[in-house]
Amino acid sequence: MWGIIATWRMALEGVSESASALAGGSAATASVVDAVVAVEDFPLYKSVGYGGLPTENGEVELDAAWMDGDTLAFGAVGNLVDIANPVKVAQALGRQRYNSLLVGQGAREWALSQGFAEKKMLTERAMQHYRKRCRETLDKGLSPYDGHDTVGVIALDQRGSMSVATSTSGLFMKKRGRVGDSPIIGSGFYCDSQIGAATATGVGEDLMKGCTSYEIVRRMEQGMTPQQAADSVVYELEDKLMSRFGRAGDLSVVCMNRKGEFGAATNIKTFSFVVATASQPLTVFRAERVKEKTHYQPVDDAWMQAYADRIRAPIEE
Ligand code: SD4
Repeated sequence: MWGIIATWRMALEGVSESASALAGGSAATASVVDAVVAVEDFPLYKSVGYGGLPTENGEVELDAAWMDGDTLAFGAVGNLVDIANPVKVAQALGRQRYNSLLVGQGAREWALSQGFAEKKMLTERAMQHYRKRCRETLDKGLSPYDGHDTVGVIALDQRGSMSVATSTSGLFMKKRGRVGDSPIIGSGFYCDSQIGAATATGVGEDLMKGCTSYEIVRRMEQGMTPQQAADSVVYELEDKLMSRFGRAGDLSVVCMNRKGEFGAATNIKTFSFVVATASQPLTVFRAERVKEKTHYQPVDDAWMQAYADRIRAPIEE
């Protein structure tokens, strides 16, 4: 068996490549990184890597993580500035005995010392979004915190090893130094090859309150299917936040167990994800909530076309 699942339509190209590699016997640990790198490198995905949206100061600060489900080793970076592929730095940190999670200047210095490529990650298009949002926030009183999609990829390889990786520019207009769930083990990602893995996307501040990814893996260990684990964790967390905090942000997750069975859950209108396994051809699904359950179906050509048009549309400043 082999399998791969990732958050959001933007992961499609990378997942497609990694699915072929997994089918040919590649390792999960490398496959998740390769799939995330494809998203980091694509300039039109505005919430991950190159072209990611900036902080309120107009700087791009990136978070990423990687975890090996065999050894439970993980590496992560927060607020990494102007390094081409944060997920590669996270993977390299995962091979160190100490200093698994580095942030800010220290993360950048370490990455440079290891020879990781420097790259100016702020694009003109991201700056257009930034200027537009600054004005909208002033003119219309809109919340600045919007437009955020983290890529999270889980893979299972033919040897039964599992791995997960994440990468994000975090919340648009976040404060300088803000770290979300994506580089935080147990919240944005978790992976144990003997059980399964999960990864999350949405409002990090809320996802962290539920230690969301760890909780999904724990429930799979206790016998839930991935879908049961995903649904129960997302909707219980949402209920808890509503009753105790008065509101709940976007919460979306994907997960896979060691048999290659997968699940997805969301509390938002449309959450897309991509999956391929030895028994499931590569598919982009659109998930939506129906009460306390998530239903999903393959997207159609019109949906794919609308997506392609949207990410290329000119930004009216
Ligand atoms: C964060 N969880 O930094 C990330 C953002 C995200 O979909 O996933 N948005 O809070």
